[in-house]
Amino acid sequence: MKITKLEPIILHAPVTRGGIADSTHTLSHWGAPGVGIHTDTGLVGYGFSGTHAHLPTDRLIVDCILNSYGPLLIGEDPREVLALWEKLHKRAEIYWVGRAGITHLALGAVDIALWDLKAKDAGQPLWKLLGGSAQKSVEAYNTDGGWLNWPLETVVSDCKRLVEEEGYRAVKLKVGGANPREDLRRVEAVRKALGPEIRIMTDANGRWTLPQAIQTAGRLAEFDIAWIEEPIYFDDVQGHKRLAETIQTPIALGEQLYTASHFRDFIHAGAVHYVQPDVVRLAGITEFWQVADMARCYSLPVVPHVGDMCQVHAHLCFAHPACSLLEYIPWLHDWMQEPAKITGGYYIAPEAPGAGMTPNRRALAEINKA
Ligand code: 0YR
Ligand code: MG
Repeated sequence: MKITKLEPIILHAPVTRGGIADSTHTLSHWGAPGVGIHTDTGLVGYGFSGTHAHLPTDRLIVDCILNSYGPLLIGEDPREVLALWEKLHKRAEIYWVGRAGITHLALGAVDIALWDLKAKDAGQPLWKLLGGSAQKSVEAYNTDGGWLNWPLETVVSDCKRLVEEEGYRAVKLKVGGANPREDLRRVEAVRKALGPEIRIMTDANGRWTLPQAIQTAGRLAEFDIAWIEEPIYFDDVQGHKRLAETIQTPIALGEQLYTASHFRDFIHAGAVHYVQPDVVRLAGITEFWQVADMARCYSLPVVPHVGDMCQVHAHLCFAHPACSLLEYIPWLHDWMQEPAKITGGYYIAPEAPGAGMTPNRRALAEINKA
């Protein structure tokens, strides 16, 4: 099997109710810039990054895939994923300008597409190729009921609907708004509405300073909160370590970390409890697996962030022993051939061969119009 051609793809999918916000990001669309890797067998592998649908930046990612990595891929056997990953990752002219950032996101999309081809060639869903089982229990927690731009009543009624009608037993609320007392009021209202048994996660998206985090996150334990996510600036290992030593609520982070070595530093310092790698920010499935193994060695649960909108991570969670809980955000649902499926708050193992990011006809038609 040989790679013959790379096809650029940029998908922009609308988010819930036309616009969402957390403490640091406001978006109307989720972006999936990526690639279709064509082969001489007719099989095509698909892989995408995850962005806030900023077209000029999405173009940079796709351009890097095609023009920086493309020439290194043509003629290669995509099934030799680990060897190819080493070759692309070690390419000095490319990492010279970015061991994180655009070049790394581009490599992530390529790696997903290569694993997709390997699994399609084997005729198996990725989780099976990786040794997983459909019997494994993968619970979903829902992030789409807790956005910061929605009024308190909407957050409460959305969370109630997710629990009472859709069967979720865990939901996430965004915090880190302008008024910390309002953050706590929202958390308290949702806890009251959902009762003591439902798990509630909170996410400040890197907003607070250390003293603000000590003060506000320090009070979350009153509401039995499962974790506080990204309480302070993304890269601050020492700050998170100090916070972890100070407050009772566990710390979750990882969606903004680009490399396995970043994760090593946080994990080794004791600065994180719930490890949240993302295949689209790490260099794909290959680097995700390295992080998940490392977390497991430290007895830390891996709860991936879903920049792929859970399409690839569903496979990884049915495979990796450190994963039993996965975020759910539905924005790519209408664009994928096999959208992630959840019933009664649990993921159903995907059935189609591949890694899970094959776009459907509708998505491909939209791209061809653009
Ligand atoms: C919106 N999940 C997150 C969305 C989400 C962000 O920027 O991307 O809130 O990725 O933090 O845990
Ligand atoms: Mg988050």
